[in-house]
Amino acid sequence: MVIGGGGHARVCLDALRDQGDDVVGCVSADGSTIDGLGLVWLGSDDELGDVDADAAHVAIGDNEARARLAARWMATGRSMRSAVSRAAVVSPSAQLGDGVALLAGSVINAATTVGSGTIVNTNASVDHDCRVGDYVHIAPGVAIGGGVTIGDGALVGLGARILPGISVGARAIVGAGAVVLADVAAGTVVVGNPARRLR
Ligand code: JB3
Repeated sequence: MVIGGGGHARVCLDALRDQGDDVVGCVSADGSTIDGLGLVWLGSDDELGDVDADAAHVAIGDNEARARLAARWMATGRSMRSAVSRAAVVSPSAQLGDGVALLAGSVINAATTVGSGTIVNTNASVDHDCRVGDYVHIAPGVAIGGGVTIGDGALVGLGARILPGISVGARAIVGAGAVVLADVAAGTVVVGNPARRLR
């Protein structure tokens, strides 16, 4: 099943079905579901323990919410399911955590590690020897050079570029379209070209 019933869940549903998964429905906070795509609402988070499903994919774009819901689901003793589009390209030497979303056109190159619950969104590329943490979101169209480190919970915004060898700290935010030439400290927000600290 899918946890979340919004825009991101729509995209992940396609990837789950690509894998041949039988998706029984979704659990969302507000009763939202994926209209028109044949997914029924199974209840709210309080019903998680009662849902008849072997595994869940947490399909919520917000990093903190995704991590929180994943922990809650795993506390029911069941596993996290990844959603990997048939149009994603993943090197045989890449290592993937549980519950990742690798969406259409994403590329994970050689010897790169992607942590649990991380999203590599449409047409985003993560090149060789990168270390991407848990519950990170790499937004559509991002390009990440070789040997980059991205800390847990970081957000790399739409179309950003990160040069080879850079480190982006945990929970940092890289603004849309930024070009990152220097390391980004944990918890900071950087924007622009070249990327500068906003707060
Ligand atoms: O930019 C792109 C390509 N995708 C965005 C994605 C990464 O993030 C997308 O455009 C959206 O901006 C966003 O997608 P998401 O997370 O699906 O957002 P939204 O469409 O607002 O839907 C949020 C869903 O998460 C709703 O179904 C909520 O009910 C659900 N949700 C939020 N908090 C929750 C909770 N569901 C559960 N079960 N529990 C929660 O605490």
